[in-house]
Amino acid sequence: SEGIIKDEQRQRLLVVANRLPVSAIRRGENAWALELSAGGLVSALLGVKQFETTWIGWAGVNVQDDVGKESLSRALGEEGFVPVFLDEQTVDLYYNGYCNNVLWPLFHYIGLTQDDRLAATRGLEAQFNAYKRANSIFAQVVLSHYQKGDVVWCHDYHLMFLPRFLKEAKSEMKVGWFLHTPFPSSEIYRTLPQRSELLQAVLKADLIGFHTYDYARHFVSACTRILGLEGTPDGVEDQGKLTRVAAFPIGIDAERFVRALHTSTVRNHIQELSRRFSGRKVMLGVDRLDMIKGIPQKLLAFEKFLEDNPIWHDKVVMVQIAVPTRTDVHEYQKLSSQVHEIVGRINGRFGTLTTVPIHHLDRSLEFYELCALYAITDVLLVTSLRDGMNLVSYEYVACQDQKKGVLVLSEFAGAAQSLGAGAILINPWNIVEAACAIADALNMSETERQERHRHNFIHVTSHTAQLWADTFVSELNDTVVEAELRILR
Ligand code: ADQ
Repeated sequence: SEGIIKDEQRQRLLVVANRLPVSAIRRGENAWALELSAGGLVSALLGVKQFETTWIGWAGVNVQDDVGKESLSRALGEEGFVPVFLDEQTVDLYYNGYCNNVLWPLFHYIGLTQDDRLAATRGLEAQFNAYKRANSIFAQVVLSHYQKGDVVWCHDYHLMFLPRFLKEAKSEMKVGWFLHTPFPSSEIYRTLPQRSELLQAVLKADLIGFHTYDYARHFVSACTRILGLEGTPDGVEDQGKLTRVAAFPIGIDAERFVRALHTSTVRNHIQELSRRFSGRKVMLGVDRLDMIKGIPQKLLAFEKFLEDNPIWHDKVVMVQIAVPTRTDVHEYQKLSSQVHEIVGRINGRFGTLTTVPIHHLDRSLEFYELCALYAITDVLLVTSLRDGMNLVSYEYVACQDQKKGVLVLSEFAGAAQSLGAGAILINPWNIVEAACAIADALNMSETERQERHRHNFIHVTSHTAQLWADTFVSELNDTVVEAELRILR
């Protein structure tokens, strides 16, 4: 019977990501409020229920005093979360500096001008040192929670040194690393001054995962061209040691959305929104306000569509939800005013006394609002200039089983590889093409919409977040066993 109980026990999984899925706000010496944060990584990982998961990460708050650290650890511990404490200077250099100013733009092919990059080189060394320091603090916290047999799953570009630090401390630990962003072409990646150290550190993992086969291929090319290692169909080989590299496309907890649509809160909200927009088709964009999402390009395409199709004036409304992130960063402030300016211009040009063509909201939505909005939308516009996957497109499909709306999707989002056959694919830089795609989507016959939706709905409901995590973790378990067998042989 002991064996049966053991089999039923879920595998312990330590998920390590820069941010915990909650932000902590201090309400008193010992009192904390926890707020769930929005973002793709959080949505996907909260959908993973099959493991006994401990989530380790930074709580987004600077706590210096021991009383604060202890009480926050307790409050988070009740939810299965473990905080990593980072001081303000480390956060500034590691997170704002190296992660968000160096790796994020590079991995998304965001063209910094030569002047920007030259200016950035000045502080780079200090930022990189802080990056390593932060990664070693994460490693200490992981090690203090690690038990033999645990699987450790490191996430994203913030933690590329973590596999190295963990393996140096415990070589038998099962360590996986997954990148949520694209991995760029090796021709872009090789301009990074710290290119080799980062690759060498992350290669210490047993398994490395990406959303798409292309990103995996770029990574292997970077290892072969920059480090001179051997790329094999299974991964990267360094002196007989293989690091598995493969594609593991993420998904969502589709059930959660489908279920929500049947609740009275969401149903009431659907009715309210349908009344509000009655007589007009609804187009929707839901993005974090980030340069990778191509929000200005999307607005320009909509403007072009209105210019070319006067027949649609007053018959279509575009709702753009843009949650502000990284609000203290200059480029993001610039993007925000640019977006507001374009929205203002389009509403001025095409609005009437009673209606405007664009509703633009700068805020996060509650889950029930988001579901209702997805459900009443005729056309979802995803215009990412680069996007690891893009889960908004998945969530939309999950909420469209009634309406069978159309997904207009950038070919530069990882999702184009999984939802491409059901979506209308566009190059978001081509405003004319995107404007035509909007017209095609609005005019599409019901039969074609049904057919396209069916294809995507099957994909979204079968390739879920649970499946993604299951596949990654079991592949990691297998990889470690294979490596052990290889050593025995
Ligand atoms: P993100 O860049 O955050 O994720 P995405 O995958 O689209 O992009 O996920 C966004 C998430 O935030 C969705 O779950 C969405 O519902 C939520 N969200 C966005 N705007 C919201 C709003 N206004 N109100 C409430 N919720 C909102 C990163 C990568 C992606 C990759 C994911 C997962 O950039 O490419 O798909 O990680 O790996």
